Formats: sequence, structure tokens, C-alpha cells
Amino acid sequence: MRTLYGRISSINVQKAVWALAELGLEFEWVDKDGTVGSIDSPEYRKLNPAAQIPTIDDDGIILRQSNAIVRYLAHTYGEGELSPLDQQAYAEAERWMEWQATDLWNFLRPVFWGLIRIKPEDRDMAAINKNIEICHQEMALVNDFLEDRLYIAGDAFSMGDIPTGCAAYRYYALPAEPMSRPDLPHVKAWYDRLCERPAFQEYIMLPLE
Ligand SMILES: N[C@@H](CCC(=O)N[C@@H](CS)C(=O)NCC(=O)O)C(=O)O
Repeated sequence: MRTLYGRISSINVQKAVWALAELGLEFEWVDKDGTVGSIDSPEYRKLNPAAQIPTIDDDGIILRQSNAIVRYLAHTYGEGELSPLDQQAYAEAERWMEWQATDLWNFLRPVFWGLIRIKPEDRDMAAINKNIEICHQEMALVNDFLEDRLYIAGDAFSMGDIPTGCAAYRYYALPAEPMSRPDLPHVKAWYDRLCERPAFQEYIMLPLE
């Protein structure tokens, strides 16, 4: 029995569900549309004391933290596929997963919140624009890295593409103005490859809300 908790509009839930879908794993999805109500319930806190989403219960193995969930699923069910066997490829996948969570997201999250979730009259455009500039600098790092490879870990799709791909979707789906995205041809080619994946289309390419 496998259960995923959390609404689809959360980037962190999207990472988990994309990994599940790539691996062809079946699961029950609790609160997919976010209508169940507060996750701050005593029952949910037993699973996730921080009352955050996602949480996965994989036949009694309870995991929180989206990137840890992606790694766990990749290791347990996708050795040699989502989880690369080659050490260097594996390390690159890990590296960019960390980059998404600890570098890029620090700047992309406030841009996403500022442009999508905060009312126009409450927006701090100076702060948003500053963060947009840093996002472009961060994405330029991936652009250089992807110059000679199809995916983050090399020539094959892997867990390294999942958190980064979820973030890339937001980067490209945010309004052209004020994003004014620079030309990043290798990122764009990689992103276009992700857009061809059925699971990416189903779970990630959703209207931003
Ligand atoms: N580092 C955590 C962050 C989890 C997190 O911030 N989740 C947000 C949604 S993206 C959340 O639970 N927000 C509270 C809510 O949706 O009620 C992870 O990667 O799983």
C-alpha cells in the first residue's frame, strides 16, 4: 500500500508524483486537489510533524522532504534508471537536486509567490525584480552545464531532472513580463525534452496557482 499526501499545485508534491509516475508505481493520493482542508491536523502531524506536504507512506516507510522522497523512490524502484549506476552521473544528479532546493529555490520561490500568489497591490516589485535577476544567473549556470549533455546526469533522464524540471517549469511559465528571460539555449532544449514526457505534461505543466 502506497499513499502520497499533498495537493498537486505544490512544487514539492509535484516532484514526488512525477517520480512515482516515471517509475510506473501505483499509489493512493490524499488531498490531490487541496480540498481536504488544513494539513495541520493531529492525524497528519503524526505522519509529518512539520505539517508540510508532501509525505509518502510506502508500505509503512514514512518519508517527508520532497527531494528525499525522489531519491528514495529512485533508489528503491529505479536503480540504473532514475538512480544512475555510474558514480559521476549519480553525483551530478545529486548536485543539481541540491542546487534546486538550496540555491535556485531561494530566489525562484519569492518570484513565484510574488507574481502568482500575492495580490498585485501587495507586491514588492523591487524585491521580485532583484530575485528574477538572480534566477537568471542561476539558470545560466545550468545552461553552461547542459551544453554537452541531454539531461542533468548525462544522456539519460534521471532523478536529477525531477526537482530541476519542476523548477524550470515555473521559471518558463511565469509571465514574460517582468521575467524577461534571457536566451538560454541549452536549458531551453533540455526543458523542451522534459515537456515531451507524458508524466511532465500530466503533473507539472499545470496552470500556476
Ligand atoms: N523542504 C520541504 C518543503 C515542504 C513545503 O514547504 N511544502 C509546502 C508546500 S510546497 C507546504 O507544506 N505548505 C503548507 C501548505 O501547503 O499548507 C520539502 O521539500 O518537502
